[in-house]
Amino acid sequence: TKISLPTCSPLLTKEFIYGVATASFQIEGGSTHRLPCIWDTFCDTPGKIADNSNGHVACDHYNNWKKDIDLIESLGVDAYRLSISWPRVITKSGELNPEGVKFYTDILDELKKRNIKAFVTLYHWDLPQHLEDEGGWLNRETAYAFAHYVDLITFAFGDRVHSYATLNEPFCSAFLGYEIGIHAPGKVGKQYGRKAAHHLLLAHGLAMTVLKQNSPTTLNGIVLNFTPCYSISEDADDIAATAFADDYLNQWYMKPIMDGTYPAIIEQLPSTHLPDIHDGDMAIISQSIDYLGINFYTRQFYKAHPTEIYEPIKPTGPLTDMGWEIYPKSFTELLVTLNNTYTLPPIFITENGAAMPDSYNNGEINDVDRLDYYNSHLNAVHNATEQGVRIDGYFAWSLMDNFEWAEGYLKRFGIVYVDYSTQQRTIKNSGLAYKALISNR
Ligand code: GBH
Repeated sequence: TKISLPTCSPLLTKEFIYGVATASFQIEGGSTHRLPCIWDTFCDTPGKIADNSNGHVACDHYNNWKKDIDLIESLGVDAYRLSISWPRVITKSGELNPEGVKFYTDILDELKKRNIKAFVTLYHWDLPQHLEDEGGWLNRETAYAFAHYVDLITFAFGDRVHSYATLNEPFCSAFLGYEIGIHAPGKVGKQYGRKAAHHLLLAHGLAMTVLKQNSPTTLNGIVLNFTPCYSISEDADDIAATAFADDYLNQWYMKPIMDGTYPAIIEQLPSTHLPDIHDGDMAIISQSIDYLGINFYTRQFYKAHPTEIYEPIKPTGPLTDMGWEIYPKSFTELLVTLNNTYTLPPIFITENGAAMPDSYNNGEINDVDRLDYYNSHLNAVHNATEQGVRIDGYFAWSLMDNFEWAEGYLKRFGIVYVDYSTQQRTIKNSGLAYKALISNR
């Protein structure tokens, strides 16, 4: 079993960038060396994390980072996507924390030494708790605090970085964190989600201005997640509910950035749910980006509902351990549709992967289902390129098993297995296949 692509594929050229991705809170640990963040607080709230775990140790990447870079190098990848923990590099008074900055500059120097491109995400959900105490993403000031942090950190990193992403998946921060409350900070209410989303998008725009100033030669953009929406039937009601869901969950983040407006469904929302949009905000949000990062995992079916605006339908068919449907065709459809709908910058697939069972056999970790997932989804990316979509790179989520947010350590997305009692890493068969694909280009 291996990953095989058509021989003519642009995914088989040396120019195509292959990488692996992680995020600070999910792998680092080392929590005593930084300020508390909203995920520390969320983990301490009973009933929020499936295994009652937290991020204090995680993969102990804080102490193992050099060995982890050895591992990354051994996979033969061109790039490593990591995120910066805002509460590790900034103090409560808003200055740089030298210990936190050194942690990352050491990593970035080491990556550079080994010719591995650093794709740096500036916010992957670990908001400093003291900012949440002031309202977090419901407070417009948080967007300005973010731009200030970005100003300081990009200056400190200098020329060590290949690409910056302002935010990872603002949908998750706003909707999961402030509307349905299954992610930190766990706020619930339709009056919160759109307000948080607007401040996140503003934070993105303000940070883009800073990046253009401080770091004009890096590729600067944002990472959005998309879960394509499919109607359960041909009934007009179901089709309309599905279109609403797509605008509410996916295009809500994409359209302001590309077109400078929210989807038209904003007119249908009650005034209590609306964001507070100041003059000039939409221009800040919609300034040009050098690339768009796309995270894809699954699709979702919807139908109409008598009182709610839409109803998601529990997936059937082949599922991952997360209960997410495996349907690679929707990945191609998503990329082609986005390309037809918007004037896109180059795309990087910044995350794609699956939580799947791992079976051990004589020291070998045989994760055939994960390997199948990579094979079919890389072919889906290839098919999109055949239809004219420009895609410049692909990152596997994730380098290694890690803290899977509300699922704790129960779900494993790694192409490398982590034994949490010894912190030993073992490359799974999917990782070996990924390595072979990259080296055989
Ligand atoms: C990413 O989020 C994160 O960036 C990453 O940190 C995380 O570890 C990884 O994915 C795996 O979860 O929720 O049933 O409606 C992805 C979040 C996944 C949210 C798919 C929407 C739709 C299926 N998205 N999900 S469901």
